[in-house]
Amino acid sequence: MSVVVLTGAGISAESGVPTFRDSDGLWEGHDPMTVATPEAYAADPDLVHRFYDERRAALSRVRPNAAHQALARLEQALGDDLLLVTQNVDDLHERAGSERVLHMHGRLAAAWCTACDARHEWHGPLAHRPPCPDCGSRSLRPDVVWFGEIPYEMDRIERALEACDLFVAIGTSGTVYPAAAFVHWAQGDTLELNLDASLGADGFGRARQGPATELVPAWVDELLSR
Ligand code: BJW
Repeated sequence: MSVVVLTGAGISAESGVPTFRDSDGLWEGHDPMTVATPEAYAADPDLVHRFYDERRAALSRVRPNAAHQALARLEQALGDDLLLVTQNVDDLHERAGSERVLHMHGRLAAAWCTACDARHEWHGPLAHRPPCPDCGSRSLRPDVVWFGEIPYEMDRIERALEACDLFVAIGTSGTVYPAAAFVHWAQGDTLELNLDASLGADGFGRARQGPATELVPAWVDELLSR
């Protein structure tokens, strides 16, 4: 059985990583959605760097939860028959043991040099404009996908969705495209696991509501016992 899983901010919420659209989602008085744009970066790069530097530093204070761990267990059982796609820029899937994760919106632990196009693993801050290790230019930005930019690995994701037996979306609000459209691209059965019904819940064949740390391990157990 071939399975595509899409995760969003809700899977990391119980690890202490704030989601984008839940109640107290303001950062320094800004809606994170207005900070995650090329326009915000052009207008106030210091502000945008601070936003990402803080989130990168916060990674060391959070741990994967039972939902991330259950998906790592699923990968061990299904191997190449599982494609795990995440919209999250944190590294909690990898730290739970998942080895093949597609980060369609990039990663906090990576920097992109807009001068020479090199990408580097990056764990420190960027706000002080460190030089690019390859070309020396002080043009590094977070290697994340902002509104108006093209998400990573779209061809591979599209092919996997068109061939899968089951598509499962976990902890995502269904408000950001193209991820919100994956349920319509998927050929097989579709299942949503989310705290509340998402905006796109009606598009799924089945939906279950509750915290990811309960729903995801239970669903993985169910799938593996078939
Ligand atoms: C729990 C839980 C618990 C809480 N357990 N669940 C008009 C119409 C249609 C589309 C567009 C349009 N105008 C513009 C567009 C396109 C645009 C878009 O979608 N805009 C919308 C605002 C309408 N999209 C783009 O620009 C994208 N690019 C694009 O489309 O390029 C064209 C193209 C596509 C494909 C091929 C070729 C070309 C780029 C989108 C980039 C999004 N970037 C961000 C920032 C990334 C870096 C960073 O992290 O800072 O990605 S924005 C932000 O939203 C982030 C997230 O990954 C993304 C999705 O958020 P997510 O994960 O769903 O989080 P939340 O907070 O919204 O929801 C959390 C959910 O969890 C909730 O449902 C809770 O209930 C639940 N939950 N606790 C289970 N314990």
